[in-house]
Amino acid sequence: MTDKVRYELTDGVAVITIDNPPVNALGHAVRVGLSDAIARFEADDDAKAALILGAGKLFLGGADISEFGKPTKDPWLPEIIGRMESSPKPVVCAIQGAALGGGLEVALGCHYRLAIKGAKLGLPEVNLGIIPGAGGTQRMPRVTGVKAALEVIPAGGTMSAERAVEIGLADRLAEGDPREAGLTYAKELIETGAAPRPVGKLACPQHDAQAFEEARALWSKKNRGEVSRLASIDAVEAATRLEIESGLAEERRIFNEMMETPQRAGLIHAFFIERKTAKLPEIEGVAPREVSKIGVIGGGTMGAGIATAALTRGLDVTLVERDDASAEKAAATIAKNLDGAVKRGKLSAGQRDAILNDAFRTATDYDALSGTDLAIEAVFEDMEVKKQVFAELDRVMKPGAVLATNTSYLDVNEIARSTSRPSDVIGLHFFGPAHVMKLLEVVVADDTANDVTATAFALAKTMGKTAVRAGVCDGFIGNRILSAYRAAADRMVLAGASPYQVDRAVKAFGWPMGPYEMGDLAGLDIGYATRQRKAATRDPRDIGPTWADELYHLGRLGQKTGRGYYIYKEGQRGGQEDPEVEGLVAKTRDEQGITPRDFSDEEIQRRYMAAMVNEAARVVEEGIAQRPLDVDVTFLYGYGFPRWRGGPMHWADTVGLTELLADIERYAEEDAFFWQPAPLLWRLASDNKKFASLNG
Ligand code: 3H9
Repeated sequence: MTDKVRYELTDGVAVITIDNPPVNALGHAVRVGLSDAIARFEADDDAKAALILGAGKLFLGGADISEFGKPTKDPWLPEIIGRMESSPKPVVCAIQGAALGGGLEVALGCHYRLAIKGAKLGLPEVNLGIIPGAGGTQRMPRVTGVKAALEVIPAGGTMSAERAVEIGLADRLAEGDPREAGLTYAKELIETGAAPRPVGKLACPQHDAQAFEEARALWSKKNRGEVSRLASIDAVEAATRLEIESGLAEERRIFNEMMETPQRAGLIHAFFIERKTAKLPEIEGVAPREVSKIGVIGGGTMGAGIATAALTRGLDVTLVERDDASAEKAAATIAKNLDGAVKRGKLSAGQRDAILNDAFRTATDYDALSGTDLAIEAVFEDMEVKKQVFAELDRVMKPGAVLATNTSYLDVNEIARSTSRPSDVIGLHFFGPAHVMKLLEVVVADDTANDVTATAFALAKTMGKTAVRAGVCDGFIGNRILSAYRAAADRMVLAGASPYQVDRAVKAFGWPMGPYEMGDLAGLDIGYATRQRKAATRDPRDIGPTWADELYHLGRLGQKTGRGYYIYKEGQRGGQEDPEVEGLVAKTRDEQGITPRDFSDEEIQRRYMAAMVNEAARVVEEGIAQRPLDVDVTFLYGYGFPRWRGGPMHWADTVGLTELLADIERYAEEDAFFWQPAPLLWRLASDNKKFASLNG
């Protein structure tokens, strides 16, 4: 036995405890230990039943993901579970905290399952691009029926202990210490002479054959392009027609197939990198400042969203607006957002009322912020307006309070230095709607104190956001890179592609929206304002989309005016393509003497992605993003980049940097100004290295 698995005999019960912090992952040493412990239990005549436990706060977090993609080492988890299941003496488990993936599969190999209140049970493998590979797809439908299995397995979701008991996944619910509750259960089984109850021996219950087609239709639409969710449905279907041994073999075949997909690599990359963005040398061991009361300045969509996100996570919020009418409007937006949370089951009506009565207030006077620990400004994007706000904050905020700006592109250094306390100033760039979107760019200015940065990361955690550190530049990480790929799209349109073809091609790649649909959502006034802002410093070779400026002048501002790049009609989902827009594009081409050419969807995708990766390489090289992984997380959480592609930098590594550079050099032959290879991309490609080599 290894030191990761303990065996002890208590009152005729062999207590087998898996102790592999932090999540009791079922890595090789654990498998060896568990396998030995099962053998010892079988040989131990004094042991009448076995109790499987996980040490610490959770039962078992599943297979050790870091072993994926490496050669498998015996013993295999499916074999251990098979052996446990065929034990002639009852095997029980007590689940606290979480039983996930292989962890739940171990539980399904037990004859009796006890769930402790508060535990989450689930088979999240599809989120990693694989399917359950240790019997989950075969055993779960045998105990819960096909319907419940199809609700859980392709979704990769979790359920509560109560729900697990309701659907038959667990046999009993208990409270308190899993060891105590488990021992009581095991002793009761010994006393009543309960026999082993192998799940694999059960027949799969009757089911509606239609259910499989419905599940396939649902997941093809919901997670377009992802293969493992559909493959998991095939595996569950196998359970309905095959005996357990053949079903397990079929599951393994599909599991192995999924292991080989680039999607598995992309999703596992995403799993590990999202846990790394907060690991920064500058905040390691640095205590964050205490934050329980925050101020929000500006109650527009963004400010109200930030306030909502903070309130739902237990923070006290004072929102400052310029007059009573605006304050009332902001309060109404927040109340509506909270109602939405109640409707979605995220809050109870009582919690909403308590939040509104006790934790939230509006004010029209900055002095109301004097007791707050941190203030986030979310007013109009204008440097002078921001400076006025910060002068007020500087006047009223207590010493040591954090002063944050939600600007999406303005110079945070300039804002910071307009105050008497630049080291307390930081950028907190939320993405709209701020109570929904997970990304938070933490913009660290030159003078920002490390404990202010640490405070921003701690606040993000409290608010349920994924924080990425960004440096100061126009657009920080995300919007700066977005400008580059949007410019590539505009260039393709001018050269002959239609904006609608660009959107379609980009969506076929896996993005939820194309750049022009996104433009309509954000408002054409935003893009126009950005172009105007940059006009004074623009290089004459940097041709802008004058046809988009014309749309703006026509008052076609996007969804909010019913017309933008597309036409929007009441009661219709999405926009309609508009020949008038294509006419404007054609007119611009004529004016510029451009003969349009055809683009394949593949070329559109390659150019779009090449522009993105090229600019991202600059962003990394300049230290705006600390590592390529920070770019990947920014795009996964802030821009809807298809998670199964791992992020733009992981995608680039998968395609190969040499190939990507060759594309860029070819594009440069026709437009040398726009397609200048980023030095970092060039260096990595020359050294035959990947972006991942810079992730640390
Ligand atoms: C599977 O089981 C396949 C089988 O069907 C078939 C087998 C044949 N492995 O999230 P946290 C690390 S697939 C390795 O911050 P929390 C994580 O990277 C697996 N490492 O903690 C982090 O490391 P670091 C199915 C893992 O308390 C540290 O542990 N299971 C694993 O917020 C703490 O993690 C899953 O998909 C793992 N399985 O949340 C569950 N899990 O400190 C995946 C975590 O160096 N895990 N780590 O950054 C989770 O969902 C959460 O970690 C959990 C705890 C809810 C368990």
